[in-house]
Amino acid sequence: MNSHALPPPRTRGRANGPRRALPAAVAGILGLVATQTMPLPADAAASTLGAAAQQSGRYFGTAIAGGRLGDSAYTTIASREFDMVTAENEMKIDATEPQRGRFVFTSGDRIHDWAVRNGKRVRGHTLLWHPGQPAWLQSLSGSALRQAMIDHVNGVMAHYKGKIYAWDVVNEAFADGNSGGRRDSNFQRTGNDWIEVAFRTARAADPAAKLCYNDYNIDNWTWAKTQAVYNMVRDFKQRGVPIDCVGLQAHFSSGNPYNGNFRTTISSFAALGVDVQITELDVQGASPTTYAAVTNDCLAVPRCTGITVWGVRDSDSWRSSDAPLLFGGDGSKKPAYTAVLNALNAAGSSPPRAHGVRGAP
Ligand code: 9MR
Repeated sequence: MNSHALPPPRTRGRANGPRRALPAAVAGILGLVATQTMPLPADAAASTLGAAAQQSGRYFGTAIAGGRLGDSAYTTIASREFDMVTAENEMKIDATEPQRGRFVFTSGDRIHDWAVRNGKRVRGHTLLWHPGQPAWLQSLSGSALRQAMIDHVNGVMAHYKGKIYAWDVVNEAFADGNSGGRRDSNFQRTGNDWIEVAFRTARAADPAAKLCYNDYNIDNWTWAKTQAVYNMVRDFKQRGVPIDCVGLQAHFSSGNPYNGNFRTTISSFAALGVDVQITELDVQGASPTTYAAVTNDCLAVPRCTGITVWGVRDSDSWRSSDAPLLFGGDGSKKPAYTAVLNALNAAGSSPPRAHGVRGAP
């Protein structure tokens, strides 16, 4: 059910056309311009993140903030480098349904339109999330709240029907720490089945969209929260609750440092029969080594279908003082950028499903 389009065939060197024997003098003259006429290597490196990821059938995306679309330095980088877009805030509940039943898509559409105009796909973020609830939603409980949740999923998904690659249907529903359980919230208090009801509602609303559960601090395989989400996904798959993907936000910092078992986390979720997407990647300090490791971990697992960084330049980040992204505030490519690009290019052109065995843990 992986419906994303295969990447276009790679461009081969111009000199793959007919070759004829040339008189020595002509050949000598042509030798002067040999650098222009030599065949390009069959696996010439791609020069942008999106193109490099496409070589293996994956995407490389970014969060886009609607308020920055008027900044041409920002849009130049975003449109050049990325082939998937997530609205950073504009498709959240407070933006899309500020009053009950009054849906507003102006800001979300602006980002969606920008993405499509620039040849990018869109991840939908997010349908049900405990923060950022408008007052009307916070005031509800019980069956009235449950109905409002269902109506919200239906209202937003109907508007974007057929236009979203994957939706974060439910975001951050599990508790931090060692409890291994759900987070308390008004949504949770409507009953433990709220997540599966959301996914079933979402499947009916837009059967073409991949449906993801998305969370932070589920990157480290040994953490209780990771295991709790894993158990939910396994349970959903066993009982036929429609779930297609897990989003690992991958906000790495001193509180959630990158761990080499990240690849085990990705491959373990994938083994349940879901795609895995790295959905909000940023790394405190932007270590090139860590960025390369994260990229290689995704590349090693066939069902890891793409990576999204949570912003374009450090100055665009929700935690800009950590300088966690791939571009400096001046738009320059940081060492982490080069590390990611090189890792993507090194993976070559084999599609995701064809090279999974190589790096599987
Ligand atoms: O980056 C987002 C920031 O601009 C918002 O103020 C904040 C609250 O809506 O959400 C941030 O994005 C979060 C994402 O939606 C879910 N995972 C954590 C992200 C960082 O806080």
